[in-house]
Amino acid sequence: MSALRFSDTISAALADGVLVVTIDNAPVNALSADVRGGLMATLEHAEKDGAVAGVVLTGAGNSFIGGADIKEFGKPPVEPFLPDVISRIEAFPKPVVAAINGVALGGGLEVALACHRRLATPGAKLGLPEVKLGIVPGAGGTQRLPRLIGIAAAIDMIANGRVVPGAEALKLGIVDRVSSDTLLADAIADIKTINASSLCRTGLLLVPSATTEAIDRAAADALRKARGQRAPAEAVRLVRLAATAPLSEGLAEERRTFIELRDSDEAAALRHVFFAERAAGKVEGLETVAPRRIETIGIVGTGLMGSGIAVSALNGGYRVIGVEQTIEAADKGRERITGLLDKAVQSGRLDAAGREDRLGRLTVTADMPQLAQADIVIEAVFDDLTVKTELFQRLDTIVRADAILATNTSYLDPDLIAAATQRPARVVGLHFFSPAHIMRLLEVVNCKETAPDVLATALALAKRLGKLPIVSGVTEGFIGNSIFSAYRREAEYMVEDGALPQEIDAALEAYGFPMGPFAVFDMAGLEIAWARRKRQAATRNPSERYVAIPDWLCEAGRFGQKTGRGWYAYPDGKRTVDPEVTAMIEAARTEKGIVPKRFTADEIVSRLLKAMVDEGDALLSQGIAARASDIDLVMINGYGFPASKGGPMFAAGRR
Ligand code: 3H9
Repeated sequence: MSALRFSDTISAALADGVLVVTIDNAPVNALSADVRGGLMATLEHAEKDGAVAGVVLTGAGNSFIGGADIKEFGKPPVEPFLPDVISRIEAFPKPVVAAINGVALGGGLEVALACHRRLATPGAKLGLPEVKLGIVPGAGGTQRLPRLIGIAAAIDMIANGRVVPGAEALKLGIVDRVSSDTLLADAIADIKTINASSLCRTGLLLVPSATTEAIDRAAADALRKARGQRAPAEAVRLVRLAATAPLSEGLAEERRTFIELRDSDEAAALRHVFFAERAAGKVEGLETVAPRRIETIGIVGTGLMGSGIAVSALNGGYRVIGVEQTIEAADKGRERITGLLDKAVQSGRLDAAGREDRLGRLTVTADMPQLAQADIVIEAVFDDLTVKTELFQRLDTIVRADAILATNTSYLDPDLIAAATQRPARVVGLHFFSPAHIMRLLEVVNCKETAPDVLATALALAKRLGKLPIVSGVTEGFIGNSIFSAYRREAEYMVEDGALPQEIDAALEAYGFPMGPFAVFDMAGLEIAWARRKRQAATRNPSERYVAIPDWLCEAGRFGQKTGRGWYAYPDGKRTVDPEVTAMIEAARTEKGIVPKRFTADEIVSRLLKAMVDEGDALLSQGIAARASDIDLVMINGYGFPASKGGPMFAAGRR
């Protein structure tokens, strides 16, 4: 093979009359201007060179092509544009075969769709996930994919951003052949079998016929999940268009929609979230610290939180030892964990073999000394300082000297828990969110004495559990609950100042939260915060503004949804405005001599955003949060802040 280079990122070699072109643009071979230019130059060369019978496109490393270069969005466009590169591939007079050796996403799959034949490894991942970035495919995906797999299946993939492995791609008809160890050789051999005078050009294929029911069902399903976001709805419209409009018209409409959405606030916010997620969990100075090996995870407490953590750990492939105080409680804990696995089987997320495999790695016992085998023990017991410090002192005598102790506390000071042990450097906070097997967010609390290798281990563990780890310093409530408290406080101030709970909830729900704050308080229950306020009453600063309405609600037995009454009433479970609460609010205003003012929805949102941002700024200046984007991710993934607004810090910056 003689090597040729067409740009910094594109090289090629002639093998047996076939030009094998490698895209090498680490980390994911994104379609930067250099890649696009290099591909054009390669095609130019391949067309002219009589020694080239056909072209095989493949990627260096583990990726085929990860998509358009997202970093280029928002900058002036540079030629050649991707749709032009793709049209050139589709119209190419010699066979072009895609050898898909890893991820083929977004523009990466669009390149492959324009090739005349596609081979993929079984582990390759193919998809058009653009809607997750608030956009639609912009280089033919909505027009070519339906021509290969039909309208309904294309809606399912594009409007949901669903990514499929190589084997499923074969079944769907996206690829022609799955090939593992001999991918390149197979692709080269295939070129020889293709008749250059009858190349299969995807854009010229007729869209397979389908029943309207199947199409409508796929569309309705995707739109329900999209909850009002624009990109999935536009994706559905564009895929439907493929059935009725000629290719050129479909492509033009797709491109127009892509550009409009790419420049929208929603897409900017989702791009921010994408890069925020990649930055999260990166800690300066920790790059060279190796995480310790974890095989066995101990979990003390197998209630709601502990059983969720156990399922998450089993899903991550770990051995799990759950510990309870009595044999009866251990039996209940095992039942709870088994119940969660059963639910996963019923919903199709897990198969029977997977369930058996997980149960084979699970022990639930009342015999705490079994935790001597654990590499890390996570406590998920009642959130009380005495209970937790006594437990940690006991664990300290049981677990190996190098084992890590992790607390799942949400409000207590983990430094105090760590100080009660002989191993404060091996203590870390792991604040899971409930239900712990579902929620992605995990606050990793870097305590005063936590050793770097312990923090690195906690982050590696979080990754293997499929979580989004955000490092927080120690402060009451860590990042999430600190901001949520500020949000709660401001929402209560606003109620005293003149806005009713239902007005505040409506404004936040229109903004994109699944539920407004008062509906959330009622769902979570009002009594825990009440108990905390009573504990703090003696030390509260008397000059600080204090809203008594939540105390009055609790004194009236209104603890939220569980008692059928809270900020709202819940006759038949339905959230309803309760005149009794409105009267309480009016009484509170009168008592303080407040003349209520009216708030617009925008004023409500602005004031709550400002409260969150002020608290966020304080956390940044105290070094509790490392970066503003971490705060955004916590609020999006733990507290329902709409991802399409990018999180409070980003949203406030855009306003
Ligand atoms: C598109 O294609 C539009 C077209 O339809 C139309 C165009 C006209 N660009 O996630 P990782 C970086 S839209 C730039 O940790 P993994 C990422 O920031 C695009 N950079 O790795 C990170 O950088 P750093 C459609 C990108 O192995 C590094 O790569 N495509 C891009 O867990 C590693 O990322 C998508 O939506 C990109 N496209 O997962 C795919 N992708 O190291 C988006 C990644 O500096 N990407 N980076 O932090 C992904 O889903 C995952 O990154 C992937 C790898 C599965 C590829």
